[in-house]
Amino acid sequence: MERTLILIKPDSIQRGLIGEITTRFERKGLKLVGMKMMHLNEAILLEHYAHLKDKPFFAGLKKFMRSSPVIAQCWEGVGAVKAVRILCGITNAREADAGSLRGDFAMSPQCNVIHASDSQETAAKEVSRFFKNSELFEYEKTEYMHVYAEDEIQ
Ligand code: IDP
Ligand code: MG
Repeated sequence: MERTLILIKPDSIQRGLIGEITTRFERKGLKLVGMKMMHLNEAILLEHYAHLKDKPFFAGLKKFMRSSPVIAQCWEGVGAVKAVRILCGITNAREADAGSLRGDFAMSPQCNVIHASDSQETAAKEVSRFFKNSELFEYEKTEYMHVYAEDEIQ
């Protein structure tokens, strides 16, 4: 089944949004298979945000992402990558749809509460960037019979 990475960013840690964010994904029916708090160093940020290295806001973004620990979570589900991006909302939180995390909890294109992997290919790379295999868990989620039709999870 598909897995995707989210990072609960420093703004959320400071603003007390860890529970709220985690609850959104739990209520959606996604399965938490990995979670840890960590400080991001320069090396992991250079890799994670390589696509933005020439942007004028890159230095500010790295400073922001190092301003407190983040929480990395790996969520699993059918079509999890897209489902999580929809719950996340667009990059510029000021214009994100109401009901999405960014739409409901943020006002900035930088301080936008979470990171979420943007494609299946990126998700596979990002999950392994932040988690060792031994930090990811396989277990049965008993509520699946009420979350998916039988033929969706075979
Ligand atoms: P995404 O997080 O929606 O996938 P990306 O373009 O991958 O957006 O950018 C990664 C992160 O870089 C954003 O979540 C945000 O924190 C920051 N960022 C993106 N665009 C801007 C900007 O125009 N100004 C400041 N920060 C930005
Ligand atoms: Mg992105």
